[in-house]
Amino acid sequence: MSELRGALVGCGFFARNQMHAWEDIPGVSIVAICDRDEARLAEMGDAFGIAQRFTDAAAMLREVQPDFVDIATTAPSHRALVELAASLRIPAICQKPFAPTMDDARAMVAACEAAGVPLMIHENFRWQSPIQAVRRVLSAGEIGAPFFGRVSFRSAYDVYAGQPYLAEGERFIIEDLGIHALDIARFLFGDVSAITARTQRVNPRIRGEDVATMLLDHEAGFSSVVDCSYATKLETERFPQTLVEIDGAHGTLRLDEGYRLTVTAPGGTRVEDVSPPLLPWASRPWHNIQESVALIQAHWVETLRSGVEPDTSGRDNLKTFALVEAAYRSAASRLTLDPSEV
Ligand code: NAD
Ligand code: 89V
Repeated sequence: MSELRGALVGCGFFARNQMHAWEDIPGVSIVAICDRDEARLAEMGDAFGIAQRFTDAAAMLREVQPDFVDIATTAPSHRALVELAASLRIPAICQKPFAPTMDDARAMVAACEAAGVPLMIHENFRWQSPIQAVRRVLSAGEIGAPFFGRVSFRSAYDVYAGQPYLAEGERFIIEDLGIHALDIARFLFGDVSAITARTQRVNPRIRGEDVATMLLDHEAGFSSVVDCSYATKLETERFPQTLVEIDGAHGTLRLDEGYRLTVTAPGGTRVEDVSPPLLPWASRPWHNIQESVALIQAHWVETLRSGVEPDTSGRDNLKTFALVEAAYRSAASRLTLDPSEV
C-alpha cells in the first residue's frame, strides 16, 4: 500500500494533537503544513520536523498535491478551505464546529459531493473509548431497548486559557462543546425529531452562554437529556469527561465520574473501568480527547483506503450541526423545533 501524504492547515492550540496522532498511524505522513501566523508555523514545523511550510493554503495544496488535507483552523475559515480542497479534488477532514452557519455547512457538503471527494468532520468525542464501551453494551442488547438517556458534561475547567476565542463569541457552549454531546446522543440513541433548549450565561467574563440544557425526542420513540456547563464547580473537576445514563427495558447503564461503567442487567450488576489509555504524547486530563483524535484519524485513513463513507462524514455531521442551530433557535424562541427544518 502506498504511503498517504497529508497536509495540515492551522498550527494552533489543538493541531499539535492531530500531528502527534498522524505520527502514530502507519502508512501516513504529513508532508506540509500551513498557518497564516509565521511564529506558529515555525513552532509546529520545528516540533514535528516538517520542512515544507506555507502561509497560504492554496499555494500549499497546489504545490504539494497531497492525498488529503487536515483542516485544523477555527470555523470562520472552514468553508473557504473545504471549497478550496474540493476545487482541487483533495479529500478533506475539517475540524468541528462545521462552519459558522447551516448554509455554509450545506455548501461544503455540496462542493465535496460535486467534486467526488470525501469530507469528514473531525467529530471525535464519539470515538472516546468510554463512549465506545457504552455503545457496545447498548448494541449487545444487555439492558434492552432504551426508554431514557442522558449525556452530561459539567465542569468549571478554564478552557479560555488555551482557547481564548471561546470567551469572545456570541455563541459558546452549545457550538463548541454541546456539539460533541449532541453527536454522542445521536450516536447512542439515533436521530432526533425535535429539540427543546434553554441556555444561561453564568460567567460574567465571557460573551456567550456557558450552560445549556436540551431535551431531545429521538426517532426511535423516546427522549434524552443533553446538558452541559462550564460553570459547575464540583469537589472533583471532571474535565473532559462525558457522563452517560441510560435506562432500558431490562436494565440500566451508568458511565460515571472516573470512567466507571456500571451495567445492571437481568443477570446482575457489573462495574468496569473503561478509562482511556494515556498515549505516550498525551497528558491528563486531555488524554481522553487525545486518544479519540488518534482513533478518528485512523478511521479516516481506513475509509480513504477502502472508499467507505466516514462515520462522521460531512453529510452525517449536517444532522449534528442542525441540532446546534435548532438548539440556539429553540432557546431564543422557547419553542420546540424540528432540526430538519433549520
Ligand atoms: P487556534 O486559534 O489556536 O488555531 C487555529 C490556527 O489556524 C491559528 O494558528 C490561525 O492562525 C490558523 N488559521 C486560521 N485561518 C487560517 C487560514 N485560512 N489559513 C492558514 N491558517 C489559518 O484554534 P484551536 O484551539 O487550535 O482550534 C481549532 C479548531 O479545533 C476549532 O474549530 C476548535 O473548535 C477545534 N477543536 C476541536 C477539539 C476536539 O476535540 N475536536 C478540541 C479543541 C479544539
Ligand atoms: O473539544 C473541544 O472542542 C474543546 C473543548 C473540550 C475545550 O470544549 O474546545
